[in-house]
Amino acid sequence: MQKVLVARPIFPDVIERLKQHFEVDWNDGDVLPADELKRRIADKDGALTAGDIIDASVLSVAPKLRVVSNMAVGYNNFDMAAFNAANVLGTNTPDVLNESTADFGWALMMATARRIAESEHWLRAGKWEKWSYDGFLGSDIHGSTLGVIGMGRIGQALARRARGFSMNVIYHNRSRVAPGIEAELNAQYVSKEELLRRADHVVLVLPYTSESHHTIGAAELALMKPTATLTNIARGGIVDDAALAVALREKRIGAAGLDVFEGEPKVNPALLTVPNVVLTPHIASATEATRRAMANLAADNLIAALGVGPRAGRPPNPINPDVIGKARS
Ligand code: 8YV
Repeated sequence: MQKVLVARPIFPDVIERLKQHFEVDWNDGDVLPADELKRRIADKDGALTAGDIIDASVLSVAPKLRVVSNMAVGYNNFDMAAFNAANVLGTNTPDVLNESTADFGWALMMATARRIAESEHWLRAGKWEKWSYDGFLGSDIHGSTLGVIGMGRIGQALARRARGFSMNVIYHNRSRVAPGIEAELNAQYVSKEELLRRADHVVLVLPYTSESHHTIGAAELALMKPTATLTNIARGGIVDDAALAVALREKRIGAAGLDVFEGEPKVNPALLTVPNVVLTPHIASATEATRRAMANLAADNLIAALGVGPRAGRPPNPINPDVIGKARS
């Protein structure tokens, strides 16, 4: 029987599905340190990960490994050059999380604009003694300009929701989306600089790559309106968190909402002390239905890539399909 490692705690019924096909080594505890991950992956044919770093040093200790299935749409934890060099397949879980993640982008953007977390903390601290005309004044969502950076599947789901709030939608992306999609979303393509100057609410929904590292740093923050909000539901590292903390403290932008952080689960201590930021622990896809769908899709990918089940040899979401059928090197 082929052997697989499941590197993280995951729904037990998904483990049962995998056990129908494989001998399963399940880490149902803390995140595996790199040396422990290497020790446990060494004799495996496949692995299921959720953000665990898989690079050449990991692949080199696991000569039988043919597939690593990531329970995430983002796969910046995979060194795809190393996967290609070793003929190891990587898979991810796109699409099933689009709508929940877009919902959360709105929740975070609105909480940020309307100061929900900050005012709730104040109330819990027993500070609410009277109504005041200028208590927790925020900025409007309806009728404002939404700037989406990264107009992929989640960005489009997010922009689609803007119609209900009569927003003006501008976007920036590596390439323009099809005219039909622009028309449906009523979205105008602009340069990153123009977007930062014009948007009342900037939302980041782009993948993390070496090119997108610090897409938003001090220079970009300086272009934004002093009242604007910035929401990051993409990846840590897309924003320079230290520069953002300074901009927030000096009120050079209005507020920020962050679900992802450089070096998470650690959070830059400077962000923890500024009031005008809403911080959540990477939960944009975290609904029961969506996390179940992601886990099952990650299992589908693993099962099919290892040549069993109804889609044997045809995993639904290959990242590097060219390696399918090639001998491990
Ligand atoms: C994952 C995510 O839950 O899909 C992604 O890219 O950021 C989240 O939905 C997280 O990455 C754990 O794998």
